[in-house]
Amino acid sequence: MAEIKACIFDMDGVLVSTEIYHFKAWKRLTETVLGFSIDEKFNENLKGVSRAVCVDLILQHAGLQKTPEEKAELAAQKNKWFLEYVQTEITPANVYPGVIEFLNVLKQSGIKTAIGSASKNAPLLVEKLGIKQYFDAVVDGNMITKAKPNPEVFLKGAELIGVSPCDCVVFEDAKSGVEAAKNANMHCIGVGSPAVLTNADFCISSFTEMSLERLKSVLI
Ligand code: B16
Ligand code: MG
Repeated sequence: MAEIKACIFDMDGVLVSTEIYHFKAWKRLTETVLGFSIDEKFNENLKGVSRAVCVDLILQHAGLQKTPEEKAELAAQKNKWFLEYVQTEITPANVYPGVIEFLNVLKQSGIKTAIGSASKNAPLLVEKLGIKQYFDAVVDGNMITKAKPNPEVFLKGAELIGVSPCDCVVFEDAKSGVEAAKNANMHCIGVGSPAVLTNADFCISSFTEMSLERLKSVLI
């Protein structure tokens, strides 16, 4: 019988409010370099997806074609701006409300924890936020080759902490991430709107709503 032995957390948009800076950097790139704009609805498609795939989705959206070298330049420019926002605006205060308290509850209950993020900047952010000690493993975009909705990032997390996928609960804010969790045969609690994260087992709007009882209700 399945039980909950581990929680795997996406990072951007789940643990910390960095998703807005990814959006600001992509929007700045499309407006200043590519000559069009993207809105928040389109941005839902970019959440949880690797940087290179985001470039492809944006170009496809605008009907533009670029060489591999040009795509790499676009990705590098977006990352430069993202890192500028992170350096000037992100502090431990950007960890979402209730996150640290819930991580402490998990630790006291003997439930293992991991981060499963598509971001190559995850190690830098984890360091800047001072949250490394709360996790048994961190899987980031440098350690995987297949973007969400491929389950690789979460399966690697489960493997590193030695827990079967069916005993893991993933917390995700992105449609692609919810699909990745389901493709990994894991439970998934959406962080955000149930209208967007339609395949999540259930959704919360904040970790202040979470408790051990609420976590266990994912098995029902
Ligand atoms: P980077 P997550 C994802 O992080 C973000 O949701 C997504 O917006 C971003 O494009 C992706 O990381 C790649 O990030 O450019 O920093 O490598 O939500 O999986 O923690
Ligand atoms: Mg995310």
